[in-house]
Amino acid sequence: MTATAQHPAGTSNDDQLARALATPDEAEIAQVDAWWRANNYLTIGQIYLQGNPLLREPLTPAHIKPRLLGHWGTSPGLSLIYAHVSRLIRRTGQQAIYLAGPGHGGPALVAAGYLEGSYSEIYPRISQDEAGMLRLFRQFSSPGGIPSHVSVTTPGSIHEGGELGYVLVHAFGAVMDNPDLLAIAVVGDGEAETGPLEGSWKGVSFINPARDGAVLPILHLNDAKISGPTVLGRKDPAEVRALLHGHGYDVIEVEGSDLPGMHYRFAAVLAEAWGKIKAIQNAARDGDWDGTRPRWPLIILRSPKGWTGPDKVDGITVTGTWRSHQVPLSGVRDNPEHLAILETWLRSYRPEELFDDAGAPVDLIRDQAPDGDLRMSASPYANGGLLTQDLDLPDFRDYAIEVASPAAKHAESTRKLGEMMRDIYTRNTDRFRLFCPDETNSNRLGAVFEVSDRAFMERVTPEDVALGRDGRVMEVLSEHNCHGWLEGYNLTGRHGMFATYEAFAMVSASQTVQHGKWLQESRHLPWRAKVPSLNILLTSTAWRNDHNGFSHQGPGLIQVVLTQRGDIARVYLPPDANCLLSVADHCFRSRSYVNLIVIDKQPQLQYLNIDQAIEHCARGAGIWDWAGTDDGSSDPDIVLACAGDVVTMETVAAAQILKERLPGFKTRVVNVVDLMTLSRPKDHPHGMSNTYFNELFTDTVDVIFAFHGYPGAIHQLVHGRPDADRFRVRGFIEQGTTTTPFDMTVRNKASRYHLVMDAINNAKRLPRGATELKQWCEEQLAKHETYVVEHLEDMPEVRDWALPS
Ligand SMILES: Cc1ncc(C[n+]2csc(CCOP(=O)(O)OP(=O)(O)O)c2C)c(N)n1
Repeated sequence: MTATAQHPAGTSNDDQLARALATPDEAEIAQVDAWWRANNYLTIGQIYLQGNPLLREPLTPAHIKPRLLGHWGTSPGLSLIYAHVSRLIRRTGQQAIYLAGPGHGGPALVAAGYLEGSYSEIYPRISQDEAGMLRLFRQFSSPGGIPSHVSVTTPGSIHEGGELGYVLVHAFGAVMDNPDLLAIAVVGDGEAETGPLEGSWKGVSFINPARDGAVLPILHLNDAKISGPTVLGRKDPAEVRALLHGHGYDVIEVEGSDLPGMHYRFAAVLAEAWGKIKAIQNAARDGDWDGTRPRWPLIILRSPKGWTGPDKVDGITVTGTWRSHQVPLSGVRDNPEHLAILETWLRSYRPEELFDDAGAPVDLIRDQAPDGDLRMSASPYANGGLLTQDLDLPDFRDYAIEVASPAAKHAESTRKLGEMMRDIYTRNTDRFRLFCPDETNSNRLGAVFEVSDRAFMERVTPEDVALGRDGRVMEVLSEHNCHGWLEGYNLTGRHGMFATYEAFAMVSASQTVQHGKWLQESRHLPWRAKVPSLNILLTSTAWRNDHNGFSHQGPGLIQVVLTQRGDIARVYLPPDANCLLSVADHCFRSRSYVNLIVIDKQPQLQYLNIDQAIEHCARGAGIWDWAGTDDGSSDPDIVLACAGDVVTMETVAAAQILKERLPGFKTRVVNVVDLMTLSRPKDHPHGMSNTYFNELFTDTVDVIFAFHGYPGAIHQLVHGRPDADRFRVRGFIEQGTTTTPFDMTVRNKASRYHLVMDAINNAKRLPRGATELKQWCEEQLAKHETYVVEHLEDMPEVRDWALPS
């Protein structure tokens, strides 16, 4: 970290600093106000102007963009907060990042980076002069330009705020293990109506003031969303206060639109909040803390939506209402009255005072920016790859399971990963966390509790196990919180894993998509350093949620990740423990990917020893000679392929049945770990060459593919491969209930007996005995049906099935 603290925030003088901050003199307020006016001017310029950026001539329709896009309403509130936080940083040396929940206020944050100079440092074309300002305006929300939100292209952003609801989860994740960081998190009152945001106030119950940084939520009650009022905006203020107090916050309120009065009052509440944060942290770090959850400050800011904009347009009130949400004046090119209002509005900020002859911000405004990396638009915390240190990983081979012969013994594969993560925790005390919605033990990852408790700042009772304020395993029953915390942790440069039930990964699927979009876009920006990958482990899978039933059976996230672009999306289906270890090691080393790992937690057959597993995972897919009968010939009668643990067992069992009951029938078994290898190289960087594809699957023989997820995924992946129609896929077809494990495969027509029948039905050559074998399979399925109902468990021949060792 190269940040230079202008006034380092030490313990002793924090009180004094806070008091001084709370009482700014006139000159300071004039400076903050000038910066705010400049920001508002640039915000409106971005929305409206394609010429005459400094209003050096009267405004004409030709200066107005043909398409008016952007969001004004939230912007003045966002920039007011930004201006005051910058002053705080200058006075205190506080490291801070800024997360705008209402990320549609993008032009305000872009303007902030521009005024702070960091924008031009990153994008030299957008220089601090008249020509650069014009480019700044023209690029906004334009083809070939930048998006309208606080997106990846915005320096200082780790939060686009496009899909509302995640500002607090990102902020809390960012400050974990970052003791010096303050995350300013502006929450929109519309955003506060979303489920994820409502759940995310609880983040405060997991932040340890001694070793984590702080989040300062600023709930911006501007009363309106796109086209109506907000719940919290219209609620009795006492109820809002009680709600947030109940979540554990010390609520500080500020309200108004009078100027400069609001500047003084906002400066005072910000100083009060910062002083309280420092007092909490200093007490915790100096050992003067009883260990109870601190009551962290939170600011409620009530200011008008579209503040400083045109009061009325066409006789209708705009400022302070939902009508200011996007572009308050829509007919500017064709409506001279609107054009005149716009010109008056722009000139009300007195641009001639704010920018010099060349069009650069005047010194007063430049001096409002903190130094170097302390500028929120230049914070390395918000370009977390710059701060990323590799994980100190143990040798994953040390956790390997001995596999003397394939498919002969059972083990809980995820337990081994738990042991590996336990040691990752020990070796990386400040940059690795596991995030899980209350299932770490259930997912057999509990070895981590040997070295770390669950983080918890609320009351702990003697009955609680592995729970405490120093814990760093993050368990909260909210997939949104877990996912978002990990994203915030990743984007500020640290590593982790989100482990969750497969079906409920869909709760946060949209976050997976949004984070993927962020990673995809950041790949085009050389200044954004790569960050640790988002690792998602899906365990407790569809096939083995036989005890929980249909609600818990859904492999949809695979489908979701397949929709993401190949440069970031990875899906791994390790069939056993040793493959899981190899895959996990790879994922923990990778950068800027979404890595989805799917493997069940129940005892399962083990196939490969560690060396075989490493080789198999490196290829991503391979032939299991020991399982098939084609002896390396190039013309098997059928290829039995599989991806996913349970269906791999069914496939190996089916191959064994064919071996025993249909001698002379040549099968080949192919297992796929890295799902993306099935794609063509032009569709995904992991896509295997046509030559290797043909080596595995031939180019003519029919393939019976047993897949963990929905069958359509395989068809999608092999599209364009030679004779793709020969792939017959069995997978999860939404047949589920609380039943036996084998019954799940039967209901979904992916059992070993179904696979054998598929093989016979699709083989080019039918050896003698095939009809009888099919008959036998039907009988076995009929027997199964009556057996499970009568005995309430699977038939011994499937329940205890293994290959002879
Ligand atoms: C999850 C989600 N749902 C809907 C939207 C569409 N949307 C964009 S802005 C907005 C209103 C936001 O209101 P608020 O959070 O109060 O922000 P502000 O008033 O400050 O603009 C809505 C509904 C969205 N971006 N994300």
